[in-house]
Amino acid sequence: MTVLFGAPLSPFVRKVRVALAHKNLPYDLQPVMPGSDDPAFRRLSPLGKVPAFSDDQVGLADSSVICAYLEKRHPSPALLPADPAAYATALWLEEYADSVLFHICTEGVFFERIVKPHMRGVAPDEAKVAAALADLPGACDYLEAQCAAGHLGGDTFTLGDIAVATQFANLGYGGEQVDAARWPLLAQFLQDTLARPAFADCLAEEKALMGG
Ligand SMILES: N[C@@H](CCC(=O)N[C@@H](CS)C(=O)NCC(=O)O)C(=O)O
Repeated sequence: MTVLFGAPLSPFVRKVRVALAHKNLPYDLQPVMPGSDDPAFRRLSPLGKVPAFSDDQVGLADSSVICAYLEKRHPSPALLPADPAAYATALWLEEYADSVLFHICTEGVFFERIVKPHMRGVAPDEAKVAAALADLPGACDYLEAQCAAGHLGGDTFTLGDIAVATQFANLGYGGEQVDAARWPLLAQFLQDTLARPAFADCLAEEKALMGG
């Protein structure tokens, strides 16, 4: 049985869920909060980070590693292009999203405005939010230039698209949106990508968790 451990609101857990759905792979979502000391989870994720994953062959942590494994074991439908340049571009966009966009959208905005007040009973630090948001226009300029034929960095849906869109979903939970007048291609990309069934199903579930 395939099991994914993690909290649905984590952008990294969502990234793997969307990859699994895109590949039509069934799985059980085992709800686990980041840092949980659940022994089955910690055996897979020694750092306590979500997501973690196991199937009949392997136990893994880290969304990028899990997605790389899924792509190798279940190559079709593909999430990484065969062409070497397009393949590397998709991996670069994934890395950019997991580092730069995570820092802005999730650590800087979602964590301060949602996790701290609603899950930890702590006031948000709006100075940290403002510092993160100061980096958002540069990131949007960069991503606007990567938009091509409805996708990022190329003309097919890739893991790079998933990794970028999942971070912007958390930015939205934190009450911030991409300005469609200034970054029209990026705004359209996000609207279309987050409306894909693989994303929309996750987001509908998350909305229910957040009280509608
Ligand atoms: N590189 C990891 C990052 C995972 C990550 O940072 N997850 C966060 C939740 S969004 C977490 O578990 N944080 C807990 C911690 O850092 O202790 C991945 O891609 O899975």
